[in-house]
Amino acid sequence: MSGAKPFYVTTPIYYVNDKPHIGHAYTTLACDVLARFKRLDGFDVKFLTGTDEHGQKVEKSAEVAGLSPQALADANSANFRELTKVLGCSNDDFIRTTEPRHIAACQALWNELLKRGEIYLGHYEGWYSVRDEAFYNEDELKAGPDGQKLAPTGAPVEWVKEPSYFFRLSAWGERLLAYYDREPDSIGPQSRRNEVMSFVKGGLNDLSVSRTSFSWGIPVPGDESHVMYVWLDALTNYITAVGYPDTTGEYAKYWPADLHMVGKDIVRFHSVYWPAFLMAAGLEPPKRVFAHGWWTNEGQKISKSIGNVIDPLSLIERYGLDQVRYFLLREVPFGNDGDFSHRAMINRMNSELANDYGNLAQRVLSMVGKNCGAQVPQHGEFTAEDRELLDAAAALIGKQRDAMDRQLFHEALEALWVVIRAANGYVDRQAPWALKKTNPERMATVLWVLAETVRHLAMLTQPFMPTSSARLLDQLAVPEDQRDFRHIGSHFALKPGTPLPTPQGVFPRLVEEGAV
Ligand code: ME8
Repeated sequence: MSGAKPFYVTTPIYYVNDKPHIGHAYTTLACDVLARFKRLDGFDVKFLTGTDEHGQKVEKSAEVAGLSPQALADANSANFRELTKVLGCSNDDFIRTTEPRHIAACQALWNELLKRGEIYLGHYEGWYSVRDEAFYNEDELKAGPDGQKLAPTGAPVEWVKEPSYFFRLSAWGERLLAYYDREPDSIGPQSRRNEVMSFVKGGLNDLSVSRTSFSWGIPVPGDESHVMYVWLDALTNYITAVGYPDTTGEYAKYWPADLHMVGKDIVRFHSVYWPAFLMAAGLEPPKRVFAHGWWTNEGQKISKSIGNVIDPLSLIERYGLDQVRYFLLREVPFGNDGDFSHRAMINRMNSELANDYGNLAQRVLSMVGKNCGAQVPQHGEFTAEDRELLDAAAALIGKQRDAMDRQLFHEALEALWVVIRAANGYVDRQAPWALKKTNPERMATVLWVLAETVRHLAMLTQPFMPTSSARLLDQLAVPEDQRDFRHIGSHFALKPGTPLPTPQGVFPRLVEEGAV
């Protein structure tokens, strides 16, 4: 891959106090689609995910479970690792914050910040939410149903009073604003960018970055009565994984990250604290943070206490992996909040995958199989309508690149479905089954145009639905080494006379029990 442009994409690292659910699966899948797209488009990709294992929240959960924090972390980190496998993710690394490489990176970053005078010892007195692992000002709090104080997220808060090291965040406001201005793509979507900028413009306080009241964390070098604030620890994972404190090698190639994908709940940590820590240590801030929206379940907030957590594994078992991957990225405009419902899942699976895409491929491949001697048909001259469809298919790659660079997965899919619907309309109008007797040469041309359109579609659905797309490309006899986007152009169009295997349906319909 020498000479290929690097592309570094990360998911948040997930807390090990909880089992993976659909929200975690969503972020990881979005990154996987992007990583696959960029690899197919010739980039040298590094895709990182992993688990966030320190902090008071994990320590408390372990206590409740009667386990050591390390034992809880080992068990739940394994669940998240397993989830990436079940989701068919192509991550290049899986980081755990309890690994020696990460502890070394955090301590090196700490020492650098201390050396530069960005960290000082003081005393913290204020509100803390263990659930959010975040500090809050008095004026950010709201009253709960019994008059108790709650974080803006609704999480309980407690008064904390202890010696603490502070990071001089208050000194970084102007430089953060200059960074957002210099890099207009540094935060997406626009609504989040506005939110972050107004938070920074409101003035920043110094940030408490160590704790003494518990011990499950990375020791502060030289003062081991303190452990590092879990967010300083967690955010550092993104540079640990490229070799920090060694800034040659992978760091030189991949840093700054092209994209930190996160949920909207943690944008402040990624777009305020993280770039400030990095700049304060003399390192480059990330190129972009994109914050997607929040999933609810059949209209309700997803929560363990309500008992409506959606297990991605059971969804995949019921509907199929590619179907779930498609649904999650298609159902909701990326960046907006969305609602999961089984009805919506089944509708998209049946109407868009089975009817639109599946039927198109199946009709075309079986007509070619029956009427063209199971070979890619020989086409003649193209009509204006043939060209229109072929041109629309050829224009797709540009549209995909554009949508992917803005993380608009729903737009990328919609662009593909515009062509799928156009191709289905073309089949109906051209009626190749009728041409069989009247004009077999024209039938062959029509079927070639359609098969070539399906080739484009199958190439471009690979990032979203890798297994089904591979099966379609197998059925079109596209060689495995000709499935990246360098091979999408007309120079690599289907060659008449190429033998084709017996076609098989790729997108099954879900027939519901009790349905007629
Ligand atoms: O915040 N809808 O970890 P976490 C959409 N360890 N996305 C959701 C979701 C939902 N209902 N629920 C969770 C942490 N997510 C820290 C991160 S990074 C250096 C440290 C996704 O286990 C979403 O991406 O609470 C959200 O940001 C993330 O899971 C939070 O995971």
